[in-house]
Parts: sequence; C-alpha cells; structure tokens
Amino acid sequence: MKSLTLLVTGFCAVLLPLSLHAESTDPLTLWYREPAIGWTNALPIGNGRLGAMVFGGVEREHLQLNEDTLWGGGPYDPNNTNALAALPEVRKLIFDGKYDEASALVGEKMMATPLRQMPYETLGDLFLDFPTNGTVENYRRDLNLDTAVASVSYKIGDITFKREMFVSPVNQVIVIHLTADKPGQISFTTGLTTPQKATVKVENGDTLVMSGVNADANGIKGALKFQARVRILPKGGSAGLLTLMGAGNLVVNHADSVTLLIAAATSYRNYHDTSGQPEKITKKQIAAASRKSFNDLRAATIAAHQKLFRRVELNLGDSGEAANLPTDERIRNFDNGNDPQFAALYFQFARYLLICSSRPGTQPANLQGIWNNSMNPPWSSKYTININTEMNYWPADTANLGECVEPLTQLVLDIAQTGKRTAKIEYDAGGWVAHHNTDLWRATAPIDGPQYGMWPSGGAWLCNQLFDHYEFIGDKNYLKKIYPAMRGAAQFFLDTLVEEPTHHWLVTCPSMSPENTNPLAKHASITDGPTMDLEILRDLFTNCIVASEILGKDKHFAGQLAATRARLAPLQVGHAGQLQEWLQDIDMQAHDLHHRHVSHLYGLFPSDQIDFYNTPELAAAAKKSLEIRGDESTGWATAWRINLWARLHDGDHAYSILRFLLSPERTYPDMLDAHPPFQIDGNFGGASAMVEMLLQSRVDESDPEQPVYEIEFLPALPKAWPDGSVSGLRARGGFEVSENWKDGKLVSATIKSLEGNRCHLRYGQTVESIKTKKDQELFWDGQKKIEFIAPPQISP
Ligand code: FUC
Repeated sequence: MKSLTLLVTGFCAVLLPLSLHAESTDPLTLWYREPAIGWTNALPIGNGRLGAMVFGGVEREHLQLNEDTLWGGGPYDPNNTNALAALPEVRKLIFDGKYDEASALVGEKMMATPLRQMPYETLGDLFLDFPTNGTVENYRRDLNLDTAVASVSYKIGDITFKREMFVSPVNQVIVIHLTADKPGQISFTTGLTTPQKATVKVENGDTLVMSGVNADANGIKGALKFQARVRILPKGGSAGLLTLMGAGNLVVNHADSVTLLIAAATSYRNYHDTSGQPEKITKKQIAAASRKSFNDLRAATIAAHQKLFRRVELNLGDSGEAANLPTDERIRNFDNGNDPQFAALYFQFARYLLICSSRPGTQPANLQGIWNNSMNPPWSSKYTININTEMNYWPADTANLGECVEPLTQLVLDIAQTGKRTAKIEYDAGGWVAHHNTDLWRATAPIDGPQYGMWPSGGAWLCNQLFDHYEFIGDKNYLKKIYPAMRGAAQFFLDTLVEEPTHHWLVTCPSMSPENTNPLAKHASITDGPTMDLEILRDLFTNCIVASEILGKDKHFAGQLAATRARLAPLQVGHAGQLQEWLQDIDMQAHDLHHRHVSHLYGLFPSDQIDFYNTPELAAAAKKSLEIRGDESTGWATAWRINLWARLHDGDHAYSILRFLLSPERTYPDMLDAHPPFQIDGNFGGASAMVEMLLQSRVDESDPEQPVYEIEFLPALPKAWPDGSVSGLRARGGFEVSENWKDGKLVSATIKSLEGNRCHLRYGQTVESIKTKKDQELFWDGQKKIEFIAPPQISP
C-alpha cells in the first residue's frame, strides 16, 4: 500500500508511516498526507466575505470560521481635539532638529483616542466528531485552486469516505458535503463554539443557530449583532437521522450522505450604520441554498470562481516527479531549484486568495485576508496602509483580477469621508487625510504611537493605487467615481505642506519614513519631508492633473497642483550613491541599515518615477539603497524587494530572493505567508513580483489626450526559468498579454487591445510603436514582425 496510514481507535489517531511516495497530482492542487496540526497547516476557503480554515481531521473535522464584517467595537470618532494646538510647536521642534521632543509632544497631544483601532475577530469554530474505529488508509487532504474546493478522503476497512468543502459566492454559504462509498456510513456529532459573547441553540431539529454580539474593544462598545446558522441535510439511511444532543449539538446517524450549509452575517451595513438584520439575512440564505442540490451549489461556485481564476495560465517549466510531492515537502525542497512548477503554484495560490478574500461588495482583504482565528490577532488584522493593504492589491490588475479591487475602492471612498474630520480637527485643513491604519469603522487618525502612526500619506497612497487601477481598465466612469477622493487627498496636502528651512522646498511635516527611526533622533521616527511622501505626492498631484484633463474639470485646481508639485523637495542621491530616504544625507547613519520598510523606493515600485530606462541615475541609486538594505526580511518586506529587483531588470537577483520567500522560513505548510506570524501581504507581493519579472508596463501621460503605454516583455527573466509561457496577464492601457519563451528568449507574444490605445512593444532594446484599435489582437515576434490577427470569422 503506497500511503501513510492513520490508526484510529475511538477518537485517538496514531500516525503510522508506511511508505512515502509521490502521488501524481493536479498542477493546481495543494495536497497533504496528514490532517492539519496547527492553523497554518489548515487550508483557506472563502467567497470574499465568508471564510473558513479547513483542518481535515479523520476523527474530528474542524472548520474555523470568519465573516468579514465581524470586528470589535462600533462607529467611533478617534480624532484628537488637542492636536491642532500642538501642531505649530511640533513643526518647530522638528525644524530645530529636536525630533525626540517633537515625537513626545505628538504622543501626548496628537494621537487618536483610543490609541488603537478595532480588531478583526474570529466568528468561531464548527466541529464534526466522527465515531471512527479502525485503521485509516489512503488519507489525503487537498485544495484545488482551479475549483476552489477543499477535499478530504480516506479509507477505513473497505469504506472510502470523502468530504468536500467550499464557500459559494453565488449562494453566500459555506458548504460541507460528506459521502461514503457504502450506504448508511455517515455518523457524526456536530457543534459550534466561539470565544464571542454568543449562545448556540438548535432550531427546527436540523439547524444550529449561534447568535451573539461583537466584543467591546479599546473602550469602544461592541455595536454589532451577528448570527451563524448551520443547517444539516442528511440523505438516505435509516429514518430519524438527526437527533439533538445536549444544548447545542446535533447528531447524525447512519446517513448515506450529508450536506451542511453554513451562513453567517452581522448587522454591519456600513461604517456608520449597524442596523442590519443578521437573523433575517442568514435565514434567507440558508432557505435559498437548501432549495438547491449539492451538485448545483458546487457547479455554481466553480463557475463563478473559474470566471476569474482561469484567465491566467502560467508555465515556468516542468518539475517532473518533484511536482508530485505533497505541498509541505515541495516548500521544504524549493531551494533545490528543481521545482519551477511550485513557483507557478505559489503565483496561482495568491490569485486564488485574492478571489476568496476580496470580491465586489465585500470588505477588502485585511492583513490576514479574511482568515483569522483570534479575538486579538497580530496588528489586529486591520488595514495597515503604509504598505500592507496596498501590497495586497499589487497583483490584482497585472494578474487579471481587476474586479477584486472593488472593495478597496469602496474603502477609499469611505475614508475620504471620515478622513475629512481628521483633516479638519487635527490640521484645520480641507480635503481628507488617513494615517497608517484604518479598520472596519474607517478610522483615520494617527494611532499606536508617534513612531508608527504620525504619517499622513496613507490615503494619498491608496488614491494612487486606485488611479493605477484606472490605468489598467481605462473606464472613465470609474475615474469619475474616484476623482473626488483623489482631489480631496490632494487638497489636504495643498493646505498642510510647509516650507523646510534649509532649501525652502515644500514638505510634509510632521511625518516619517514609515516606521524607520530618524537617524538624527535617539528613538523617534518623526521627521519632515521623507522621500516616500514626496514621491507619493508627486504621483497624486500628477494623477489629479491628468484626471482633471480627462474629465474636463478643475483647471484652476490642476494649475495649483502643478505649481506646488514644482516646489516639492526633489529626489536626492547621497554620498554612498544611495537614493536618500530623508531630506538629509543620513541614510548611512541609520539605526538599522537593514530596516524592513524600503519606503523611499516607492518611486521605483509600485511607482515608476524611478525607471530603468528613463532615469538610469536614479535607478542606480535605488539599486545601491536596495543593496544596503539587504535581501532577506519579513514576508512582505522580502516580497517588496523582489518587485524592486524586477524593476531593476535583475531577474536572477529577484529569483534568489524569491527562493527565500518560498522557503519554510517565509511560507507555512499551507502556503500562507509567514511575516512571521501569518500575514497575507507576502503572498500577494510575491505574486506581483513574479509578474514584474515576466511583464512590465508603464505609461507616459505627458499628453493626457494621447497617453503612450509601453509593454515590456520578459524584463527580468531569471536563468532558473529558461522555457515557459504565460497567458492572460494585463498591462496598463487596457492590454491583455500572452508570451512564451525558450532558452531565455522571447519566442512570441500576443497582445489584445481592449481600449484601442497606442502602445510601444519593448523587448530588450527593441521597441516597436503601434496604434491599435479596440478589440484588435496583435502578434509580435519580439523583433520586427507585428501582425494583426484577424478576428475569428463567424460562419453563416
Ligand atoms: C507595519 C509593518 C509590520 C507589520 C504591520 C502590520 O507596521 O512594519 O512589519 O507588517 O505593519
């Protein structure tokens, strides 16, 4: 028998390794020989709103559950009314070089009350206990990224048991389906538990109902009601399958098969309205899903998932036998360099995670996507907007999942409202501002302490990210929708930029280079005019100017922005040849030369202010800064470095860091990113970096009427991937791109123009310029030959 064996007696399983082997497996499947032992072994499923981590035990199945609006607290106003009076003194102390004093004053007067934002919380746990007896053979647990179905199968005696689990974006329920290949074999007890303030009861003899209220947090009273319902639908077997046991458990005896439907909702409607009716919502969802057959629920889920997931195929070479090993072993082996298919799996896993954690109408993916088993997770599993939330969405457009940006767009529109109060109360400024974090309640004031929170550019960065989404989709209605937020973000800086005393450049103040200690201070990070802010503002102002021309409005405002942009402190190269992180040339005196944030390199990625071709001196300086910082860091910080090396066209360097990101140090057995602890941004940043290695695009908008988009093929292909292909990636300007390569050289590319824009096709030093028509397809051999592909003829 070629498998592991579990010996199960009663509720106790003993693992008996027989012979380890490689099973032929689907290239888009994560699989394991054992049930999950810890949470970071369990497999994530989700529909953007509802999530579960599936453990796959033989004697006990465990699904840890999440609903994306179940956070602590309720609507609150964290803005500090003492801030404004302290602002002039804070600025003076900074300009006098008294950074630690300035930071202390910010800590005393300007921070939010409460000092911390609200946490994202677990919903609870569903357990299914099986009265198992006997030796378990052929155990397998897997997650198919192509179908979004997680499965568990094993054999006891001559009976093969199978479970399938998925979360339907169509019917808004989690579905568990239990079968055996002999009749009457499915028996189990099921129950719900939670650390929330909640009760569990049985309704109608077939439904567990958990009702509760969310937790108070940091002095803010819980304002949400929530409910979860588990309906059990047994089939076949003897009569009276369901019996009640104790207060909150249901028992199934000798069914042929069982479907469990799980619905959950809170009373959250939006950041200022908690009047929703979770009971009504979940009852309706369960009733509607109960009318469908399991096969219909499954088919609808798979169809909805594949509509997004199947757009991109990536082939980085054949791993042979190495690809057939269980996923945890492949992670351990990745450094051997013989499993390029694992890198492709990692990329597709990130696409899977984005689809499952951020669908239109849901909350955006937070620090853990939607998967969190704690009431008090690391960094409260919030939206950290000084890098992490942005990184979550880096691969959204390039990896052809533009729809997944919708929740982020909505969040920005929300904080563009709440942030007006922060701008007014804390700065007496127009427009709006958000600092380094936000939460379900869209809080925007500076939090956690002056060394982390006193950074005013979070909202501006998010606006740039939304404008970049516009660059991919070219939808003017979308631009109209986000423009007021962009305009308001820019207005705040028009009102708050100040002249620094040395060069009289305009700078942000107080601010910081996110979370990095100011080398001129003892402990403080506070400073004026960190490079990142000026890069973000240059993008924000430019984007607003372009948008105002496209939308034909706000000419005067655009003029103001252009004049202000010209006075912003410039990018500077320091004495070590580095791109300066601060106004002064002090990088080499840093408290931590290897700090995880590489904020000043925002200009190279995600922005393109620093560009390999257009600004070679600045690119060289950015490279120096990267070398000084070093390659290995926390998960997301490692991923950012890979994107940066790809933008520097050094594919081998990018790949060498990717090896670290995909090693057991930074990738848990279930492939979730180890910050550590778990943080999902590294998964998304890693996938984004892999695209940047294979395809880059940039836009020249000096004439907004006639923007020129450049698509660059294989800009940073590493030697490790000599042969391969990718289809369905997206490039700025509305292009869908496929390419294939052999012996490290581009063989051919096809480009579908979705918007009819002019573009430059670049491969190395070869650049071809071409005017396209909407929906036209082109073929390019990477040299001279461009052919239009005739649209398919519709036969009469
Ligand atoms: C920033 C980072 C930390 C962590 C946190 C959520 O503060 O510096 O590494 O990722 O966000």
